[in-house]
Amino acid sequence: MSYTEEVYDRVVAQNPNEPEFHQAVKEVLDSLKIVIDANEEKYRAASLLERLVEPERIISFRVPWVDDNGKVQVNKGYRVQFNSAIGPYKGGLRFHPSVNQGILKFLGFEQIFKNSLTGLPIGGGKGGSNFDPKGKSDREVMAFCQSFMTELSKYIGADEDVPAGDIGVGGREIGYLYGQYKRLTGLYEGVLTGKGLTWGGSLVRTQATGYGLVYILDAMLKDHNMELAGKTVVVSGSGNVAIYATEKAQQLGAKVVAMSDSNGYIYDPEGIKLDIVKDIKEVRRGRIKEYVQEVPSAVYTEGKGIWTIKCDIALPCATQNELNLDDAKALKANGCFAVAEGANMPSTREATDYILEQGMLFLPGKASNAGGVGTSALEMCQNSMRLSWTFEEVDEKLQQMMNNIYEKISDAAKRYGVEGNYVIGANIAGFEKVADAMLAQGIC
Ligand code: NDP
Ligand code: 2IT
Repeated sequence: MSYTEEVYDRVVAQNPNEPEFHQAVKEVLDSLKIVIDANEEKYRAASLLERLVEPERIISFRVPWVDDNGKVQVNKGYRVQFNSAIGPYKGGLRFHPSVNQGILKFLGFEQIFKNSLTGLPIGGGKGGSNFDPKGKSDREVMAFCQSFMTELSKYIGADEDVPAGDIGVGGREIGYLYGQYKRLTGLYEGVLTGKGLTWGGSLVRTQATGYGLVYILDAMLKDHNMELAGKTVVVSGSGNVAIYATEKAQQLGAKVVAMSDSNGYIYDPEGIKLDIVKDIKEVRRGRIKEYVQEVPSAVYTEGKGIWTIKCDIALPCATQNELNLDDAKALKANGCFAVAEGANMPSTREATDYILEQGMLFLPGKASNAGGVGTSALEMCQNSMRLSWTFEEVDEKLQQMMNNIYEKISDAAKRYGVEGNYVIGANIAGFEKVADAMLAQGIC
């Protein structure tokens, strides 16, 4: 049995009931097999893979808060500090009822390689809670965030661990969390990213994940002698990543015809009117079906099914495992030729394998959504320097970063004889820097 297979079996045996974590580890280890087999003794001697798949630390805590009826609620809170070989732990906080330790471990594990690909000095981490912000008042969200940070503040810091947003955590939540951190510690420091522009935030961070996704998609298309202009695109989700992916795709001349939320999807053959989606989602915190009340050309369908819409390019930007084998087959049958992941692990392994087998272009999330955390690292940099760059400066750096990531993953795939397989390319390119740093730092 190969070293990578041994370590995968160990992960499954030692981490029961964490299927998403197993899935993320398996994909990475399968990709790394070529690299590890070539230097097996060196990696085995250092137990490098056993260390790579074990978080440095997991903090888990109680989050008590009082709802608007005066009732005491209790949620679970976590921070997974996965790997600090190349920098302080960095990664978002997710507030969603589905959150558990296994999901945060999958996300923290992915974050290690993603952060490495950005080229910036950030390690991998992730955190969150099973708290559901949907339907809560601003006061309830604030009470929850203050309680969550009261515990989390003991374990984070600008040079230690720097959380940010993810599903269910946007500008409002980062504000409440930051206020409480400052109050508890007395420190005005870059301990969170995604902050507001008047209190240390960076221009472009709000847009960064979605814009970055489209920048790297554009780089890949150009490399294959194609362009985004004139293409029909389907985007799943209607949150932060989906909205700004749609905005940039439209700016570059594509037509986005569908978006979704966890209840259903809208199809607008004339092209999504993004100002209406922004008003529904960012201002009213409403549901995507409200779009059809304002746009007569659009139809709303309850449930899943967004991937049955005919398109050239699919951008899954909602959540993990939202695009399965049947979805991939439907996309292919309808002529879709490229999938670029805005979400973390939105495609199941079977879907990814099918897409690659069919010769469709595929960009894995850990490369294609890295613009978000990459711009977070730029926010940390500005906070340390105590200055702020203009929108154009940050946007230029983001574009450069995404072009570099495309080159790195495409180059790694070529070096290992799997040209065009950006899954293997991303895993190897992300791993190389982290492995080098871990080996240099000894057994820790
Ligand atoms: P938001 O909370 O802003 O939006 C999430 C969107 O996904 C909503 O439309 C939501 O619908 C939908 N969604 C969430 N859970 C499910 C589900 N179980 N089934 C179907 N739809 C669902 O989050 P983001 O846009 O920030 O995050 C989206 C994805 O991108 C996540 O995978 C996240 O990890 C990833 N990501 C985010 C980055 C960032 O900077 N924010 C950076 C890199 C990756 P509903 O409102 O109905 O729940
Ligand atoms: O998945 C991710 O990369 C994020 N949610 C962004 C993390 C960050 O620290 O900006």
